[in-house]
This record gives sequence, structure tokens and C-alpha cells, in this order.
Amino acid sequence: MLSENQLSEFKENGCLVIENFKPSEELEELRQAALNLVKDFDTSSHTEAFRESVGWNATEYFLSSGDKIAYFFETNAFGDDGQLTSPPEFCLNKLGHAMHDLHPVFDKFSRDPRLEEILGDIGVDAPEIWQSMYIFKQPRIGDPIDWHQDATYFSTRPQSVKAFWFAIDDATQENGCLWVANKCSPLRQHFVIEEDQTVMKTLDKTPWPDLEDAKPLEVSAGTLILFDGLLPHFSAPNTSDLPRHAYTLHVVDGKSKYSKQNWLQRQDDFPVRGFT
Ligand SMILES: O=C(O)CCC(=O)C(=O)O
Repeated sequence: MLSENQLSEFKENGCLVIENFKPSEELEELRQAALNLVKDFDTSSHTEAFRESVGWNATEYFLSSGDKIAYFFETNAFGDDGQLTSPPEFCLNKLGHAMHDLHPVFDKFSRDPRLEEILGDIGVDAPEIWQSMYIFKQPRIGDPIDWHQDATYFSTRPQSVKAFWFAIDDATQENGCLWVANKCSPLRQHFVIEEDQTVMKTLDKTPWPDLEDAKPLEVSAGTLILFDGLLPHFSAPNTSDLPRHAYTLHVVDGKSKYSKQNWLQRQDDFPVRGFT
């Protein structure tokens, strides 16, 4: 699937941009599926948990979302009275984290045989899809995502996590496209569960790259960005009037050892799956 040039680009930069990967019909099908989930989401059925379900807040709601379709809001989604300031479709941050296993449209989009081929090309022989996220990055209130490496959240021995990031809309600097470092670097942090508490452990004190050593990935809808779990990346706030929907998958190699301290674990009755 990947050419020699693409393979060497991925090896060198920890990142590969593949334009026109998904046709517009598939993008629209996924967008519609996400919006239908939002339409069916009964905000009155959620009490405190959903008010706390903002960004990466490690609440019980977040920590138990690894095998569910859960709803996470932008930081500014709630007014002083604790009520949503606009309907959920305009202030949700993302849906996560198991749409790929629980929803037929997400399942089909995620289990595209070409993704498995790409993973084989880069040496992930026994892929396991641990997480899916539909990220809304709302116009004007879309929160920034700070510098991080995905292996912080999906640690394996040896490190193997790879991210697939699909642009559902055109992504620009104005609407908060991804920024990536020029290359992979040592894993700085591990987000772990320790004695029922979540802890961000420092593993390496290498500073995050300067902006001059990062590049914005301005891409059209349908583009796939593949990146390594050790590649630092972030996205700035969406200050524009346009949405920047994206869909991501995090995949590890089942031949590596998945850390028991990772926040996302699956139970025997709902095990992690690959592409079949
Ligand atoms: O889409 C974004 O804004 C950031 C996504 C991201 O950083 C991730 O999936 O790890």
C-alpha cells in the first residue's frame, strides 16, 4: 500500500500525510452518524457526570468511557448556572472512545482494509484498535489540545501505538489544524492509574519543541494523517467560524505488551479487536 518514499518519510518524520484517502460520501456518512448520536443524546439523563465531562478531565465518566460512546464538552459549554449555553451539537468537544466497536458506520469507516495494510507496511503485524474519537473542534469555542505524545495514553513495551487522524472538514491554521514536531522524541509522560488515582508521571524532561520546530498540517477533507505515538503534536483553538471535525483511531501492536496501568482497559466480555 505505501510506496518506498512514503515509508521512508514515515520513518524519518514519524508522520505521513495521505491526501484524498476517504471519499466525500464516507466522510458525510460518518459526520451524519456522529450528528445523529448527538441528536439522540439526552442531556437530561446525565447529571453531575456530564457537567464534569470536559476535555481530558479524568472523572469517573471519562475513565469508564473506554468501552462506550460517551459525550465530552468544550470547557466553555456551560454557563454560570451550570446549564449548556447552546445545544450540544454546537458545544460538544468530542465523542469517545469505542464507536469503532459499537456503531456500524464507525465500524466500517475504521476497519478499512487499507488501514490494516498500512499498519503491516510499518511493522504493526497484530493491530488492535483501542480507541476512536470524533472530535468536533467547534467554531469559536473549540478548545486547544496541548503538546502531547499518544504513547502517554497508550503505553506498550516496545512502544507501538500509531494514530490515524482523518480530516472530515478542511483543516487550516484558523480552524485549529494539527501541528506536529519534525520528528519523534523520547516519551515524556505516562498517564497512569495508580491506586485508583490518575497520575501524569514524568519519564523524560525533554522540553516540548519550539514552534519553529513544528509544522501546521493544513489538509483538505478526506486526508489521512498517520503518525507515530512518539511524535509530539498539538492543535490550537478554533478561532474561526468554521467547524473542524476530525476522526481519530489509536492502534497498538498486539505483539507488544500493553501496560496494565494505561487508563483504557477492556474486559474479557468486550475484548479489544483488530480489523476482523
Ligand atoms: O484533533 C485534534 O485537535 C487533536 C487530536 C489529537 O491530538 C489526538 O488524537 O491525539
